[in-house]
Amino acid sequence: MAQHRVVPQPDVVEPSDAPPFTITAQTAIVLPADGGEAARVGEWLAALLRPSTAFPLPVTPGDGPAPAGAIVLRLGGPASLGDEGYELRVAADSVLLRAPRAAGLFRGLQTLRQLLPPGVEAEQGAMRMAAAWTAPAGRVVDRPRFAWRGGMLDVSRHFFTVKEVKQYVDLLALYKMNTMHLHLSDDQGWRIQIDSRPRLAQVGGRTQVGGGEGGYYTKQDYAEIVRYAAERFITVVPEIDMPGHTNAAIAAYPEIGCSRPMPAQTVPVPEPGLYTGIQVGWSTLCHDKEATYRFVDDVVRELAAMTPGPYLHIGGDEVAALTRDQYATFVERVQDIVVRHGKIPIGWEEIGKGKLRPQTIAQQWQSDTAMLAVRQGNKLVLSPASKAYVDMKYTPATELGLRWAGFVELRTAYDWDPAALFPGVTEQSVLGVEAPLWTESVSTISGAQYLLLPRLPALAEVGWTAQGKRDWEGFRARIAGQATRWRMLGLNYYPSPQVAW
Ligand code: TNX
Repeated sequence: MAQHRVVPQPDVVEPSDAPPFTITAQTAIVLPADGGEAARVGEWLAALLRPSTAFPLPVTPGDGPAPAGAIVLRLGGPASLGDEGYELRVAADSVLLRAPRAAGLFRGLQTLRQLLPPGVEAEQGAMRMAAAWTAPAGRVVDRPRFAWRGGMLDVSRHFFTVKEVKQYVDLLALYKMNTMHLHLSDDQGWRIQIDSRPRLAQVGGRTQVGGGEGGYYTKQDYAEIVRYAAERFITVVPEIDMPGHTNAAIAAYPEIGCSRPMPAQTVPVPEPGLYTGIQVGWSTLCHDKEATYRFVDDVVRELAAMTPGPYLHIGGDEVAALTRDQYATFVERVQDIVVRHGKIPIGWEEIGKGKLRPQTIAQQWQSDTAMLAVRQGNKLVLSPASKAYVDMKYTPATELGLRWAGFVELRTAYDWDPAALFPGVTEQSVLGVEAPLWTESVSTISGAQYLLLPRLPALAEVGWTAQGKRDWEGFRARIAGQATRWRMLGLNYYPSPQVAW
């Protein structure tokens, strides 16, 4: 087992005493003859391994007997492995990876990747390790506990480029996560081009927390993010936060705004009405104007059309400026708009104050308003702030991050069971888990990495590994093995004193 240090911990690991598999100049990657999505997966592996090993690693289709020394990808195996499960057999003379679906092959390759030395992550042969490219022999059979394992990035408080978003996607992929939630709008910035409402991006996108220049994604940028994520079997979930957290939209289209007075801010803004502070709760769309719902329809229609994934997030958090009834009416109307444009609505837990459609998902983050959704029979994505908020400081000494939900050291992020988080929430009502990275205090990708590592992999294991198959001591030992990999990838991380790195 010592050599099988994989995060998240796989369901079944059977180590073997046989000699390891070694990648050499002769190693080929063999795919199912009818390629399809599996072809992409094989190319992904070759693209990972070619720069570091400097081996040719040809990718060839073929269903016959595999050539000696090959890494073989096959579609198949027991249907019980599900959409993302796989079986990986590593022997001295071959690697055989089988999965019913291409997504399972991709997840399985992340296990193979972690069984290989961290040097495979190096971008150039110059960083090549003296040691051989070996993976320990044995068998892994694996499948996730929960269907939704996500990371959120708040690109509104601080804007992140397409390239930086892709780096976040890469991290999700490494830890077998399957959902990338993009918080695309908030008081401080609107980050997505909407053709029918051009001022949203042009005006609403012009600044960010602290007064930097902000930015936004064109439709082409967004398509590129979606494509990159899909290549890694990751679904993009776009969020437009409503009716609160809407100041940037209101600065662009003042007729939809019914906010309380804007809190004081200390820096000059490039357009009147923009906000660069970090107070929450004061902005709101007008719940009782048809102009508001025409606006929502325009935005949801365009966003739904550019989003291949099934979900559209409507926010719904922290609205102090509306009564409960006004809020509920708003949520119900917006929910209908999302459904009319063919998407499944998801919103922060407060949406349970409205009457939810059966498919609608609530994202728990703080209090037991999540129970309002559970009592209506709706499923939850769990993001408990005191455990899963990766924007919280690790300790009082952490420079970045906020502290309102407490300090979240690594063990706190790891040591909890989604099915035991609070009374009345069972395994059946939990769709999965998600780590939100709010960015009031984070303006660089290296700062984001510091907050994500090592907590994102901890959350990934909470979501992937069966409760009975994981424990803190095991995680502690396995996560230590990841640090060299992060360094090879050029990633910043918090060297938590809880781990013997
Ligand atoms: C609460 S969590 C918020 C965000 C902040 C975050 C900071 C939630 C749904 N709303 O607006 O960015 O706290 O931790």
